[in-house]
Amino acid sequence: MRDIHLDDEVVAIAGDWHGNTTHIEQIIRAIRATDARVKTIFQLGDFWPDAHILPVVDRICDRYGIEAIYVTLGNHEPWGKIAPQMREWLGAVPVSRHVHLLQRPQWLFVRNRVFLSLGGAVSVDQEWRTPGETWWPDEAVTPAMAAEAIMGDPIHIMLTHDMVDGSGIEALDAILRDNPYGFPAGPLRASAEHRALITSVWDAVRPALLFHGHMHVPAIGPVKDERQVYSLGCDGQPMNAVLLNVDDLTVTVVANDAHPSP
Ligand SMILES: [Mn+2]
Repeated sequence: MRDIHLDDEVVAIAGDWHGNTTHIEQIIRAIRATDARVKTIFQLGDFWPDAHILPVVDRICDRYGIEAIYVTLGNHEPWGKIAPQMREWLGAVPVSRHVHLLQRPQWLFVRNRVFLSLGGAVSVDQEWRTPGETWWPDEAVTPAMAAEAIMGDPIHIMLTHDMVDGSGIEALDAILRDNPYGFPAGPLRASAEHRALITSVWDAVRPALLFHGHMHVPAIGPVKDERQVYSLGCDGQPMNAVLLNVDDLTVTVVANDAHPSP
């Protein structure tokens, strides 16, 4: 069964976590303090779901009443372990009691809304990483995955790790233009091609909302052509999480320092 059916009125969507369990506990507490109805979190990758992190995340979920975390995988993930698991399962891969890794593509049906998840990105720092240990080519979405993604139902909300071209978010365009971290040309070219592939899906399915992580830039794009993009911050940044009302598609930013209500 590839599809996921949920009935949540409000869900949380969270950007990169980088295996930072201190932050994960803080942001999940803040999510629940902002709206105690939230039971489901869509996490947008760079989660790093390994054997050390997952039991801690399960305990955090138990403690704060989160039933499920669905992960749109990123590039900085243990792909050497994940990729074979993804090939073995038809649907989302349950890697712990609460954490599920989403296939590429994967559709999620929440009340009357259709979500499309398409995880993955190209690591622009791959030349500083070790293939098979800290970097794997499986991180990237393939053209076959992108082709499958545009064949599904009409989409209201798209969940990705990588950003898209044309969101109208100037802070993202500035990073691409200025390359402030001095990433090398080869990976930057591969990253641009990957971004173009994700953008081609975004242009084909035309969701009202797209949420992504990856860039570590918290920013909200303008409504352009009836579409809007949210670039979520990573652990330690503002706007690591937002709440989405599934019925009216309103988005609320979770304050990272929110405290549980008495
Ligand atoms: Mn990241």
